[in-house]
Amino acid sequence: MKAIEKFDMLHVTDRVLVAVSGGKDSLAVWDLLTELGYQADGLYVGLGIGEYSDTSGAHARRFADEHGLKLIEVSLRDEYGYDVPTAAAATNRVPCSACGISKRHLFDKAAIDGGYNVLVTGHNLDDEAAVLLGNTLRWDIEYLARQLPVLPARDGFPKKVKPLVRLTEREMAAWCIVRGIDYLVDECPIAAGNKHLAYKAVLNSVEHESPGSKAAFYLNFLENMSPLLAGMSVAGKDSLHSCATCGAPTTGENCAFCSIVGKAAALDPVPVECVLGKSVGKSLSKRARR
Ligand code: Q46
Ligand code: ZN
Repeated sequence: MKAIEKFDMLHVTDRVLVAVSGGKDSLAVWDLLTELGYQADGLYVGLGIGEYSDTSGAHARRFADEHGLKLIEVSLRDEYGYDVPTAAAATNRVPCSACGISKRHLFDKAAIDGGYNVLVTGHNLDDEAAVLLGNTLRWDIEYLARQLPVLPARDGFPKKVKPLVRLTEREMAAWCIVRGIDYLVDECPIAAGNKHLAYKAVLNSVEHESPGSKAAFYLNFLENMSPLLAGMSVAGKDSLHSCATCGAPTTGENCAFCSIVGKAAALDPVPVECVLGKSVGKSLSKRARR
């Protein structure tokens, strides 16, 4: 694959952990990497988003079984006492915020604890272009400087790579169909409030009027803009220390994940239906608090 070579993402001796959701992108990248001869295990995080999570887990397990691959599983509810709907209510923020913090923490932890030296995610060109549009609309230099297909290992974080950044959502769906991969088609039921969906819609409409714009927007950013932003991220310069609760690298006393655990594990489980409207989260957090 061109991206793996161009961005020097992986070596055959790497121990690779692929974050797998059961959707087309993560299963396709796992499939691609094993086809290319990489040693890649999977990691599935059970987010507790009702039936959606039950089904996504089943797709990930089936793929692993059928291909004789190792799948590591972590359950937010079983191991940390909360799930994403409850975390959304506890923090009174959109579900994707608590979900993203939880996933990033558990991906890093699983990679470090398991001795993997590279963590792979299935972000594709559409995903990265949407994130880039959001970062550009805010001229968020910090995020723009770190929006790279490869982030090297540092201070207790594993190396992170995104091999699909040159490939579109459609291409990944086509790959799955050609390879007979049975992936989860349903969208997450609590994605409301996720601005990336709106950015994707905008980019799709621009692409419709001017084919090739999406790829040019993202790939030319990497080619022309990223080198100018190199070194402008303060993330690598901030002094990190160990979270007082879990030991993960953080800038505060406790990491963002432990802060969510502290708030959400104290609540009774909040059903998925109750976080579909943002305002409901507020009333629920009071009702559900013990
Ligand atoms: S699973 Fe989680 Fe996504 Fe659902 S809550 Fe948002 S981030 S949309 S990839
Ligand atoms: Zn912590």
